[in-house]
Amino acid sequence: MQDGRTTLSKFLIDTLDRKPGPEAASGLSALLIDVAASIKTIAAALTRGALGGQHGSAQSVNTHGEEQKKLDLVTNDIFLQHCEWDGLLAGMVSEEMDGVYAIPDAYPRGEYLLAFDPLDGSSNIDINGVVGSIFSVLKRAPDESHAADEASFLRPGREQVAAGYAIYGPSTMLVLSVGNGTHGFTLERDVGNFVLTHSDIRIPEDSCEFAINASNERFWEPPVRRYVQECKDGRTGCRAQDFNMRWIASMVAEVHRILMRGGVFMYPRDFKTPAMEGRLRLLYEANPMSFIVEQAGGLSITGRERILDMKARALHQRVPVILGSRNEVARIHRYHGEYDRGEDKPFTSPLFNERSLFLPETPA
Ligand code: AFP
Repeated sequence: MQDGRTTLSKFLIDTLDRKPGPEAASGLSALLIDVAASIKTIAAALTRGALGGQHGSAQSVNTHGEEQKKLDLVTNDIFLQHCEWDGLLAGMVSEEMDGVYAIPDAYPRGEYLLAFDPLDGSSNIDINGVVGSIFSVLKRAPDESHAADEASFLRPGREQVAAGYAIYGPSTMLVLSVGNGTHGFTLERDVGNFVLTHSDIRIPEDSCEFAINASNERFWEPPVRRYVQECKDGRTGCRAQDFNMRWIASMVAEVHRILMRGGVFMYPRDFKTPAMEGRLRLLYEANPMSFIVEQAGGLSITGRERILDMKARALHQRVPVILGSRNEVARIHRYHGEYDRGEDKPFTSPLFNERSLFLPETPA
């Protein structure tokens, strides 16, 4: 007998297994149930907090040169253990591993590829703040028969067949898209079920809230400085309205807020580390979040191009990310175009240009 609620399993069976289409009976729903099992296990580990004995540094660095926390490694292993055995995957990659994780010989191989960031915002762990996990699922190219390798994953984000994130806050939520909108499930902790609580989430097209790490302002490009300055000018400026600013240092938490009430999240191109194209990773962060945001009616760009149209060049490639409410992101896209065409008068000094050696610390 049904209690009127939709659990994750019911949702996936109805959405994927009982509908005609390429993912019907292909095992995608079973794979997503295993991803959800990883998330429940991580939620339980995080809830124990410092009592779990897993806080602090792992005394190692990942492939990005960032210090790994014990929980980065623990959560990475949880994903591997829950997803490697089911015969649905050809390989996995993660922010915490150098290369492709091959499915052990003991298990059958499948046709899906899983990319994940097991613990997003891990600097928040020490302050008992919000953290998350992000995942992306691709299907292997039909003509690919060799063992999954780096090239298998280097595909445009628009080809994802599923993507989502978990947010570990006061409650744990799984937010998911299999290409038919973005849906949120809340973990009923005592029972262990994810229950559909936020069906077909839509991001408001307009917003007066933005999120950016303002300490990097002197390294931003002019179009981003222009947008943020106009927001800060508030009702006395050209936008004629006051804006609010937020920064949680966890992309999951920022995207979740935007899905719930609109806004813009920016980790734009900057010149803090000139060799880096951006801060966030295309495969583990930008692609899945762009999929989720676009499926909820928002936009996601680098500033100049749609993120889901980018073809990754490397597993750990970083990109600039600007996503959220459609009209705000479209405005920022326009500002980049105007700047590139030299139409953005107050910001177009040749000395104030990404190609210039004389990038000033403050706008001219
Ligand atoms: P981790 O995945 O290494 O925890 O990094 C989180 C993150 O990539 C993203 O979620 C945040 O938006 C961003 O870093 C925060 O960076 P700042 O250090 O600039 O606050």
